[in-house]
Amino acid sequence: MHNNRLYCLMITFLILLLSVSGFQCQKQDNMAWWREARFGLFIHWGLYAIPAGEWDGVTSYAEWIRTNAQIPVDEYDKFVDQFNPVNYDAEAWVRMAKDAGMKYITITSKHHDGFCLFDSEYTDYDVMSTPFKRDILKELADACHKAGIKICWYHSIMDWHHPDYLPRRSWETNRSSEDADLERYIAHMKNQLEELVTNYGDIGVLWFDGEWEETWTPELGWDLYHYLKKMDPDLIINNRVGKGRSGMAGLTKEGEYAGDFGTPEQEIPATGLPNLDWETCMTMNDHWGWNKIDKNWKSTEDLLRKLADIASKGGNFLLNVGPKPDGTFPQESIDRLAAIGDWMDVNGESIYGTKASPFKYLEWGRCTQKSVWSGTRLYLHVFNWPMDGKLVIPGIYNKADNAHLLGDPETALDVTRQEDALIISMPDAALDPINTVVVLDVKGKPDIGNRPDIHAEQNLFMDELTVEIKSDREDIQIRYTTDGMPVTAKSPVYTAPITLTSSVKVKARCFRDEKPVSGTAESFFEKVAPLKSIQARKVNPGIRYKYYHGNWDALPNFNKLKSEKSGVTKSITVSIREQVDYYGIVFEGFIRVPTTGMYRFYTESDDGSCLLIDGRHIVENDGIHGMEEQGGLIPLEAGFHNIRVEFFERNGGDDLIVSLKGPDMPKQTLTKDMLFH
Ligand code: H79
Repeated sequence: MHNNRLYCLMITFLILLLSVSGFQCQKQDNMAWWREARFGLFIHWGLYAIPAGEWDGVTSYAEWIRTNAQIPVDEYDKFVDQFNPVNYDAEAWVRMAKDAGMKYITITSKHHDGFCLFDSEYTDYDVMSTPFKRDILKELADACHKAGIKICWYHSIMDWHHPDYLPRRSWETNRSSEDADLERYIAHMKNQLEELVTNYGDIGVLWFDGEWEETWTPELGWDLYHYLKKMDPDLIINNRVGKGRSGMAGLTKEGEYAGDFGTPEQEIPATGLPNLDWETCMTMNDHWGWNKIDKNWKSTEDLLRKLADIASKGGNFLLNVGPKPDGTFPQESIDRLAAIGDWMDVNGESIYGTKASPFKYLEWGRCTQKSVWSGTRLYLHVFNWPMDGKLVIPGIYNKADNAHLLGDPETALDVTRQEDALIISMPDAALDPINTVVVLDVKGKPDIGNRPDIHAEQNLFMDELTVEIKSDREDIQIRYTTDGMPVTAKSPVYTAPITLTSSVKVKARCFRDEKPVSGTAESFFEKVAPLKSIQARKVNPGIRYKYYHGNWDALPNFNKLKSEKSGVTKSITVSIREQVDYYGIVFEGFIRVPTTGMYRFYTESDDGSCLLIDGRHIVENDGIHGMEEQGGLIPLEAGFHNIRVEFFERNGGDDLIVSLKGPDMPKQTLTKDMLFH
């Protein structure tokens, strides 16, 4: 009796403990389903599907047609009366996504043109004003919920239709902005977002876009982010809600920016990033919205390998379809989704809920992984089948348990060790020529022969420099040298950061039981003398500028051009410009730095810029891009130095911010009291 009661008590306690910890996990991790999902469908659909990419004989447009073809708003609005997708079948769309192995759908509730695919109380510029008169998003959300697919909204912050949105397009001179009020627009957008978050059941993601315009600020981003999270703490919100997105690569810049995941667009980051969630969005051909002549479809092979590539780097894949005006998907999209589905039926396990590859590079394909009771399950995505029947997994120190093809679990594959490699004996032919997945179970956490990381704040230094060496592997010693000699079992063991006082090459390597278990990492650190300051006798506050007009793809040779005007400005700013597009500015003068030491200069610009100190190129940030920051390091003696900043803007947003970080000086925008001429 006594024992039984104790037993009951213990069970009750255990259940309590489990439910409490389970509850906490759920609360903390609203991203869990998204990380498990890995694969979603993007849908770009709206009025722009009707012209199908063609205006005035030009056929290269899609969802940007209103702005790119400069269609007057009244003219564009005529599509409202023509929008009648009689073949729209939400359940068929969801079935195609689900059969392709996708776990979520992100559809344009509103694109930049401002037209809403849902029934909104706050505008007539919505689907209820069309002959179709059906809430497209409601039908899709219901079908998704029924099928266990998460429904997500793409919502554009930029709006070319709402009278209160600012700025107007530069070509749109007949739409007055006199009574426009951006605050009112934001209130309107928030109202619509409340509809979208509360009227359609459970919503997965809010995917913002069009945030790059100069009217949208980091503060507005945070405000919108908190507004939505308050409404639904489980919502996942992309980084385009704020200003943290860095160029098309779309990952979030360093610093405090709103948003839960990065959004590379039409590209896959070269390497994954630890502790960062991201999702690559990509078109199947060359347009997001329906374009009737675009036949540049990516092959199924290409799409499936991109999916494996993205998963191997720890990201999600959001693959786009641009439906036609009748409500059907283009046949080429249907075909590709079906083919992807065939592969996912067999191999989905190697994608869902996996983590990034522990390997830096595999010449035959990619790797994803999952933790399992017995250790680690590696999914080896074989793109290039080994001619000699031997798949080499290089630099792996785990003990192998067993291996088989994911598509043929019954047939065990032979695994042997050859020094630091495991060799899997493969069947003669690939099960799937696009990507045959091999499952390799190994004991313990991945123990891969990656070189240790040699890390210092910078590679140049003046007095001394602290260098750290790290490896995330267990049960190893790092040995190192600073005299250029090879690292051996006799080299000193790294135990604490090392301090350099002269130029040296640091080499480091992992050892276990006195045997090397990784390649050797190398880094050169250079001790440098500061650039002598300039004896500037008579200086005045402010910096000289020359201002130019022109249409360039990259910084021109300004010295050969004739400037429109020149003068002196207190600070480095684009506000001296005379037009917002097609111009360039060169700033030149002196900068005074307070102490001798290492300085890092930065330019953040849209479009290109560069920065020179005492005639040396320090920051290279050229080319056409959105606000993008680059930096460069230089040792300077206290006092005056020559500074030259070149900048150009083609069209779209434009800005230039120059900042500086020095010894005892946090990163800051160049201030008036630093600049002279
Ligand atoms: O909805 C699709 C496109 O219509 C939309 N995003 C995808 C998901 C899109 N809008 N603009 N673009 C794509 C290209 C715009 C690029 C630029 Fe920029 C905006 C260049 C400069 C400002 C991106 C942001 C690159 C730099 C900053």
